[in-house]
Amino acid sequence: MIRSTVLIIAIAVAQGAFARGDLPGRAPGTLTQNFAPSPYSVEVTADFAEVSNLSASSLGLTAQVISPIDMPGIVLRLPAAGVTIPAAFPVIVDITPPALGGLEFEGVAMVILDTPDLPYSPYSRLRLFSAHDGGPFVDITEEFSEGSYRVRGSQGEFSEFLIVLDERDPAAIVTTKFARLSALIATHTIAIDDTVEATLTGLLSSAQASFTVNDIDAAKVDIAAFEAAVAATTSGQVPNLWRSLEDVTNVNGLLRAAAGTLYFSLEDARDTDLDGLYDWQDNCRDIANPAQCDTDGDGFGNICDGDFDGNNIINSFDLTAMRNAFGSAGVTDTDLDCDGMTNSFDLSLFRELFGSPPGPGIP
Ligand SMILES: [Ca+2]
Ligand SMILES: [Ca+2]
Ligand SMILES: [Ca+2]
Ligand SMILES: [Ca+2]
Repeated sequence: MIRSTVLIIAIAVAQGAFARGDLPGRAPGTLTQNFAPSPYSVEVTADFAEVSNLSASSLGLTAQVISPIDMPGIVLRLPAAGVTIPAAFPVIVDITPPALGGLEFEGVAMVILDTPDLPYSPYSRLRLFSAHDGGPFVDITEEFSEGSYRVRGSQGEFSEFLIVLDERDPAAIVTTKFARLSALIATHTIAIDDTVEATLTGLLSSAQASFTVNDIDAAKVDIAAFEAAVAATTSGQVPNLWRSLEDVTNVNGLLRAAAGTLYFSLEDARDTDLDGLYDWQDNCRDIANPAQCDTDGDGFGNICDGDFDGNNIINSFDLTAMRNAFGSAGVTDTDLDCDGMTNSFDLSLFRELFGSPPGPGIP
């Protein structure tokens, strides 16, 4: 449904006594604008911890449908394979603050796109990408949530924003994001205080080592600590200012945004039972079942689905069905390990499941 064909501008700038910045006059601020580039619609929010001179004119926010002429050029700036622009939302959002508009912020700027044109699913591969100064588009997603499709990412600088479908392997995406963070530290090594840099490099190596051995939780702890360590620095240790003249580099914001999106992607790369299928694609999340055999087609693999009558609980009725099928051949619902026979191996698996609902797995 199209909300409106009229441009609606809503400005909500928070002012107050909460400024924590290095310079006076900065405060938290948020600006939301609604766009309806026919037949699509999107609400765009820019959110700052420390900003000054924030207004619709100083932010320079626009959203438009990508024209057939521009499309090939934009596609060339996406990763070479696995990333596409959804046909249901070929919209590009641009934030180009006018050089003389006076906008200044410290640390990260959060950008949130909310559109009713894309469906939400917890397993969605839709992501927020951004590009600076006509460069390549990279994933900056930190969160997406229910409702209409809502996605959030951080930036240390502004640019173009796109929602894309990213079907690349999550482990490869994580590896790319580790590399991006390392490269950022290397590029800005002169600007970063030596002690801070040693801390950050240590946390990054530790997170990478944890990821290599599939310890997603430990990697997330290190990346959260990395973000917090950068956030705790002074502007003398890590430059943290962005201003519309673009004569300084907001290293603080760049590092935190890159850490935030790495943190997000680590969850996508979690494979709890180590069977080669990520949690978000595994029909039995906690039991290894690489073949994903699911004879009743309910989304729960046989190996965690002892619920033969489909009443969502594995109980004595299911046990009766198991007994009746015991000893029979065929890959059937009661053949939990899908080896073509309902036998004592399946019964012992069934025992583990008794009293629980089927799953967990993708519903
Ligand atoms: Ca798995
Ligand atoms: Ca599994
Ligand atoms: Ca099933
Ligand atoms: Ca069996």
